[in-house]
Amino acid sequence: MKSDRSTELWEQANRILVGGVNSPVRAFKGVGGRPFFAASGRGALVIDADGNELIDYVLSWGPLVLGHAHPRVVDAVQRAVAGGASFGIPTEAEIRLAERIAHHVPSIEKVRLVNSGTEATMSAIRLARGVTGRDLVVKVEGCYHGHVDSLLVKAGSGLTTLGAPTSPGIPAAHAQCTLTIPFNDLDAARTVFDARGGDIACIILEPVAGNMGVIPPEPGYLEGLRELTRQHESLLIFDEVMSGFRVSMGGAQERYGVTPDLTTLGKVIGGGLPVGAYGGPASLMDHLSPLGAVYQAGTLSGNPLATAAGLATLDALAEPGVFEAIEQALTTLGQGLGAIAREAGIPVFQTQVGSMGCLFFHEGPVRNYADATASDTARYARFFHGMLERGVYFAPSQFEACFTGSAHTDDVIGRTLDVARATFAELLAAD
Ligand code: KE4
Repeated sequence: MKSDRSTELWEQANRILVGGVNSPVRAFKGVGGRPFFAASGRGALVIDADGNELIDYVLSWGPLVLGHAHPRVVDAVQRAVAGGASFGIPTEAEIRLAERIAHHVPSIEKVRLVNSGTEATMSAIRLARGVTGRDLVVKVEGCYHGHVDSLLVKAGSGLTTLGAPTSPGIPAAHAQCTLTIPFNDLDAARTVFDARGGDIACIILEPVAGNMGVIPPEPGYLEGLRELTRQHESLLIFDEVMSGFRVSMGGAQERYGVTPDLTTLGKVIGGGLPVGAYGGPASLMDHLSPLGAVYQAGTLSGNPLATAAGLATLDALAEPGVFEAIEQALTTLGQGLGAIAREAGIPVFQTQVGSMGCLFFHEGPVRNYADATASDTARYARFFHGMLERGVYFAPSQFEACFTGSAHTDDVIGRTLDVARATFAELLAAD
């Protein structure tokens, strides 16, 4: 692979952008080396600044469920921007996108659109505190909900990748209002609620964890949290920024049949443009300004370009057979990778829910953060670079997810598995 232009750009980036990036996980700290620079994308491919075509399983960290530059998304955004980029005035597209979200996601009766997943989770927590009059928030170790002060405690994604699961700069008062429990451990949840339930505004979690690798909820876990929060009149918040429209068109809450009080969304609903959303029953959402006293606002919330991209994405995704084909692509990839790893005698533990999954370099099982962080991250890094050098881009961290999209055809998966065979052979030789 040529990499002269990416090398030049990396040097320039590091002079003006902190760490050369605008989001830490992009800096390849979890796998070593330096990132390539993207120049364009087409379907399942991202093309770097040196013209190398890479099969992309990161898909902008989840949003690009239709792949890069899908014609319907490009056309929708081009038509929208030709009429103006932003108004700060209500538009019909905001209604239509909110209707699509409410149609698919069981818990959502009313929606507030924002500009990122972080804004969505930050606002949902404020709403929970405002409605309940309570301060404490319970979060799950290894879940990541964006860079919200009170949630940057034992968090996953980039914090775990960088080995700093709790960020400095968080006032002690905030951290003291956040209680953390392990994933898939109902006893730990019961203990916290039995001790402090009357002060707990909400528990927020990723119902399918996607920021410590991908870890599904164990049978009964989500149901148990639903029962606990009902008993203590705390709110259950499902952060479906990643799992929404990926594990099911109705998210994890539809797949597992557990209805939260509030849901946060992002990524797929923006089709690659900046969008977040949160929603729930009107009885909760109507506490938000301008109807209620809980304040939240945003200059570009519901902007015409993001709503156009989101609508085009959700409508294409909802067409018969599309969602299932994307999930099947990941299943085929996972089956192939598992067989190749077994042939090579390299222990891996695989997870998949819908079209998000993970290849842990770990004997297994991986049930929670402690298990995930015991993975062989050095071997993952060698896997990552071996695949990248051969034209396949997986997440630059063991603690992220692998995604497929509608452009990941059988041919693309087949080419990926050919590359994986060579990479695993190399891993074996390196031992
Ligand atoms: P954003 O603010 O990055 O749009 O969303 C934050 C967020 C909230 N909730 C969940 C479950 C998320 O996965 C995220 C963001 N995901 C990471 C990738 N694991 C974004 C990538 C990055 O930080 O650059």
